[in-house]
This record gives sequence, structure tokens and C-alpha cells, in this order.
Amino acid sequence: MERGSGKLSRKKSGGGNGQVLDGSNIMELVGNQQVFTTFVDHKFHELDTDKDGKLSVKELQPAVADIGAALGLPAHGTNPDSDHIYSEVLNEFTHGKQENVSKSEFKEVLSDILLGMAAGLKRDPIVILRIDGEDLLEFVNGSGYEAEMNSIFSQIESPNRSLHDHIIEALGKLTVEQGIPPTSDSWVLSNIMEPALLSQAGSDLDKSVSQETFLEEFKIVAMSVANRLKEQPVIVAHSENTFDGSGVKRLLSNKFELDKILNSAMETMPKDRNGKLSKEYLRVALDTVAPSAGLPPVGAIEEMDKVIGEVFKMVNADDAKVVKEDEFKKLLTEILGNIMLQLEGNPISVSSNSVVHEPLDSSSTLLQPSPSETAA
Ligand SMILES: [Ca+2]
Repeated sequence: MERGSGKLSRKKSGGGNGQVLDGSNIMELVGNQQVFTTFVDHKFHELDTDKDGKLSVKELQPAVADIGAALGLPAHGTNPDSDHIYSEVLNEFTHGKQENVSKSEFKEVLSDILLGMAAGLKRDPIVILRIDGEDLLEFVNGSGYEAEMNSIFSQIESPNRSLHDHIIEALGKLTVEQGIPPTSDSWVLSNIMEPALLSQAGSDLDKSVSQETFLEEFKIVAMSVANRLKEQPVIVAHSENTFDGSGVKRLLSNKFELDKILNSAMETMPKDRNGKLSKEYLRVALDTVAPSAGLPPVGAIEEMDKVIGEVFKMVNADDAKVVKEDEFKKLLTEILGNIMLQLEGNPISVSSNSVVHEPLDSSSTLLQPSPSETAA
């Protein structure tokens, strides 16, 4: 059976539909002093709605939202775990104070954030896929179809559930490699999957399910899905990341870099009047150093959050005690070291697929240079 994570990139790289975002555009933008200055001027002007030459916290919000979207975070206000990342991004700009941000501060922080993103994209490029039914047809008519679907059927088979339920669940088990866009996306579900199922008016979807009926009926639905995709292709941002602790190792082995990262994280942490910090902020601090350690934002990947939760227990990081800055940094380093060991033992691989609902060039006004700036 032809499967495996490498297949997608190989297959797509040949075709015209696998646009790869590997951070090189961002590097080019930030690396060219003149172009980047124009870019910043333009964005600053756009964000500074009251034209007082400074960005207030409110005026920074669209920029912060864009950065969040580019990091793959859910929209602000929808997930408490990721919401604090938004406040951190904002803190990066305002240095933890509720003050207006000048253009040079904005430029400096934006450059840091963009370079961090570019490094992340270089490590784990995002492939933009256009799912138009072709791969699905190929899969359905291919030699591997029966074996794959029989294996899925054996996983989901249940006498209490209808054929309809089986088909929906089976669609969810297939991936972009087989030409199925993520069914977790409500637009995909209601515009592609459900109508394809409804179009099976001739078959009784409530009847009990044998493997044979399942294979037959699934094929009919899949063909209908393929037709719908042909009419309404779905654009998916696909990435495959493996977190094996190597990024943490790299950071921990570079004392100079580590100190720099820890110190800059400390700057944004709230301290009491003796300069001490509550261990409650260790998670926030970890999140701040995460990009430098090749780790995803806290709250973004469930398995990773589990590992982090275990490590926090291991080093008693959750007791909310107040500690000196040195102790806080030591704990944070210890946490990083333990995360590294956990990941080295059990690397976490995630493949993420998100449906791009807006045209790519307008999905992020901050991070996509406007046409005048790219038309060099
Ligand atoms: Ca302003």
C-alpha cells in the first residue's frame, strides 16, 4: 500500500498546485532594508488610524490578530489557552506596558516576530494544496482503495450505527493525501460532504451495514464528493511537523543564546516589588521561549500540552510560589531540558490541515506585502 508522510510533498512538488511557504519570502522582505522600511511605513500608517504617529494598544490589535492567524492560532476569544499568546504578542510590542508604540519599536518587534516565523517555516514548510477531486478519484479508482477502506471499516464498524454515520466517519479518516479536505471544517462538511451524502437519494442510508455495502456506497459518495470538489476546489494549508526535542537541544547547548532568550523573556514577566516572580508565569514564559526552542505555542497541540503538563508536575512548577528571577530561569531551563528528554524518547508528529477560506493574498494584511511592494 502506498502511504507515508513523504508521499504528499513528492507528489505535489511536481504539480502546479503545491505552493510551498518556507519562509524565504519573509526572509527576503525583512532582509532587504529598503523594502522592509517601506513595508513598515506602509503598515504603520495603515494601523495608526488616529494619525498621531504612535500605535495604541487598540490600533495594534489588527496586527496582533494577523500574527496569531499566521501562527495558526484560533481567533482571539475562542480559546483561553491561546488567548494569552495574543496578549504576549501584544506585550512584545508594548514591552508589557500599556503605552503607545513608536514606529521604530514597531519595526524592531515586527522584524523579530517575522524572522521567528520564517525560521519556523523553514523548519516546517507549509504546503498550500488545491483539493479539486482529482486525487480523490485517483484514490477511489486505485489499487489500494479496497484494502484501505476495509481497514477503515474494521476500525469504525458498529451495528448500532447507520450507513450514513459510517460514511461520514470514514470520510473523516481519509486525509488530504487521499484527496479529502478536513471534514472538521464546517464549511467543508456542509458544502461538500453533506450534499454528497444527500445526493444518494436512491440508497437507503439507514439500513444496516455490511462491509460490502459500505465499500459500494462509500465509493458512490466519494465520487460525488470528487465532483463537488471539482466545481468548488478547497484550498488547504498543510504542514507536517515532528517535535523531537532537537530544537530544545540546540537552544540549551548554546549558553549565550539561551541567556539572551531567557533574559528577554524575563523582561515581559510581571514581578513584585522585590523583583520576584510567581511560578504561575512559567507557562507564559515557556511560551515566550517556545519559538526559539522549536516548540509550538502552548495550547496549539494537545499531545505537546500533555508532555508539558507532565514536565510541570515533575519539577513542581505548578505550586504558584514566588521565586527569585534566577530561580525562575533555572526552573524554566529545567522544564526545557525535561521536555527535550520526553520528546527525544517519544517524538510528536503532527500533520495539520486548515482550510483557507479567503484568497491567500488577502488572508493576512500584515504579513503579505502589498502588491506594490512585491512588484519589484
Ligand atoms: Ca495612533
